[in-house]
Amino acid sequence: MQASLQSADPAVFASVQAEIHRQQDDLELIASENYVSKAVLETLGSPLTNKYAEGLPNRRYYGGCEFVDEVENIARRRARELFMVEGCDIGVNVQPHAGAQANQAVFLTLLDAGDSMLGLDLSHGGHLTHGSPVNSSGKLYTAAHYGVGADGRIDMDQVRAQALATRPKLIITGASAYPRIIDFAAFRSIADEVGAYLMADIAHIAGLVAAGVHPSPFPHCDVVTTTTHKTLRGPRGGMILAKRDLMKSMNSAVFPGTQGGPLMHCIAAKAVAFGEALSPDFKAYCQQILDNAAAMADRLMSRGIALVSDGTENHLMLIDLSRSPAAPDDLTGKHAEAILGEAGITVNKNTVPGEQRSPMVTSGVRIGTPAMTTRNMGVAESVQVADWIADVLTQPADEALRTRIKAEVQGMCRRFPIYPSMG
Ligand code: DSN
Repeated sequence: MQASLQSADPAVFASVQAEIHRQQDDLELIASENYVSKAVLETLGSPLTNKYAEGLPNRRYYGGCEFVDEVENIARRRARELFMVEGCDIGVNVQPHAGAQANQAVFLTLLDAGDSMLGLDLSHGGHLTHGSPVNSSGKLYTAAHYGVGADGRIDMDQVRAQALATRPKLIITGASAYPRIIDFAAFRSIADEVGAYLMADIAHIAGLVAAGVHPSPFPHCDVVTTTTHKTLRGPRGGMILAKRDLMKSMNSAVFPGTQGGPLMHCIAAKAVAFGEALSPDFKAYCQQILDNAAAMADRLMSRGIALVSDGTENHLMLIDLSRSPAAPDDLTGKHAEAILGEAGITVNKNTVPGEQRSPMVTSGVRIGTPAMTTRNMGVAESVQVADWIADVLTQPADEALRTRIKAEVQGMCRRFPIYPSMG
């Protein structure tokens, strides 16, 4: 019981150490990842993981909840403060284990089996839980999709046409791989026209919204879901924010509707992260994410690497290899992910609009700046990273180049440590 991980379980300890070193020495450009603070890590590793606390603060099914009640109330209060909009009363549930569970609870609240929903197509940047046939959202409900136009931006005429044709009970906005600002007001007017609820899944942009560098989905949306671990830079988890009249049924849909005991160590860590996000430093951090992404996007395009929508307005960009004049025609997203990995640059392959290849191969690469910005890397580093990426993608046969870049990447990463006292 008292032994350290190192002596109690050397095998797991070794893997944890190796992962810390990987995070330290590789350049993390997966758009949905980030590094939490030491305070958030400490909270995640606290004995709050031992506590059962089904129900809500002051209305639990177990005794001994007085202190976990305190942290859940702090988390809820801070979340409301982060996302509150003048004149729009919202409630918060911080218990969803992840974004998928938050979305599932919203669907359980607003829809009956077979009801129709309308969301962004997965291959155009949407998410599995927005009605994909392989996800429960697509199996239990009747899902239709809209997409982006030739310019890579959400085609609002198509959204409206699809909404009029399918009369959805719920319209979902929000994305996993969309580099442009979302016009929540335009979605609201379409939702009003067809009498639909409007939900925004802001998992990717939550930090940007909280910092005020992306427009807020409130007051336009009835309900907003998010994860807490992407741009919001908290622990892995989910959250629901909804207009007050929907909140009671949302709470019931989380528990007992779809979940059992909440993860109180995660909820406490969410409270800590929300406190960090309320600080002026966080606004500066989010602005830097945008500045870094813009600089990287401009440099990539100047090097003959095409981006979906020809740029970015948020934290991510989507390379379209099939349209990139400087990259070989047969270079796939899968191969690009592998060779960038050999150069110490971690990204994920991604489908692009009009994708001709399978989701396991793809023609795209998704790149995001939240994690590197947390390391205090700025515009100069972003331009350097874009050059490394362009070098690798334009010369995929050059292994020696990748070896040289990997050493340079490692050198830069060591100048921007993440957890100096670890590993
Ligand atoms: N896996 C997340 C992402 O990478 O965007 C979405 O769930």
